[in-house]
Amino acid sequence: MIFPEGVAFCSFTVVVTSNVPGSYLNDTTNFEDQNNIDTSQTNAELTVLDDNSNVDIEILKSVFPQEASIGDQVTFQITATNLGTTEATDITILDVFPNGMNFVSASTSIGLFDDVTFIWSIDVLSSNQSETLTVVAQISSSTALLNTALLSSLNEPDRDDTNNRDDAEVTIDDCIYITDGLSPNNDGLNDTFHIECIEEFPDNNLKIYNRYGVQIYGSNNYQNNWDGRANTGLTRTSNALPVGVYFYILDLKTGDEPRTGWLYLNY
Ligand SMILES: [Ca+2]
Ligand SMILES: [Ca+2]
Repeated sequence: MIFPEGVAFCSFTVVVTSNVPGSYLNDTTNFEDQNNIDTSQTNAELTVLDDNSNVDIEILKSVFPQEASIGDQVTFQITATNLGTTEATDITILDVFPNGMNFVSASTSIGLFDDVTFIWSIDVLSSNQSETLTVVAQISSSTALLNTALLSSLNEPDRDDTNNRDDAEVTIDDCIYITDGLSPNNDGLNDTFHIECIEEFPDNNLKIYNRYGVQIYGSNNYQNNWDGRANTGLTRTSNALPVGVYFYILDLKTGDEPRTGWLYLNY
């Protein structure tokens, strides 16, 4: 080992190749030239333990559905399996929760899940035992939706660390998010029926019906401007429509099925 001028220390990593348990000493006798060495700093002792464990934790993760819209709920399933031949103990698995979704609920087939730290703890996994963590989340953004689960700690050495983590990603089919109501009282809050990102679909067609099935509003290229007045149908009027539940059909003209749902009109 040759040091460049001015270097006062170095560090290095060793791989344990011996399968004989015991203490292994690395001291000054391993240095060819001891003249410039602080011999008080050159002792390191490595203890090789007798380890008969054969543990390999495999983490698999999936999500359903893989394609969703903002506001939808998706379900992640994380599976931990011990592919080894001996028992694994004190296992912790970290579910790295992305920013683009909100935690809703979780359940486990074994062990405990902490919904603050997002750590799943399992006391024991026998050989070939497989257990699952199910996490339900609500999509809140069209970005940052990659969810990773990884083996965080384990009492025994893991024989294969290439299978210790897995990802699942949700794809947003589009950015449309339809609010569930409006309150056209000019207070600046929800005064019109707002559809997030509707401007990206200029060919859109929106129809709104009252609870008797009578269409009271229609618009091509809707631009978030419906303020609770009818522009079509028998009830066509410049007056505000009554408080109540209305039904919408929004066709984005993308070839997909129109979206339908209820909205609440209030003042
Ligand atoms: Ca493993
Ligand atoms: Ca309002």
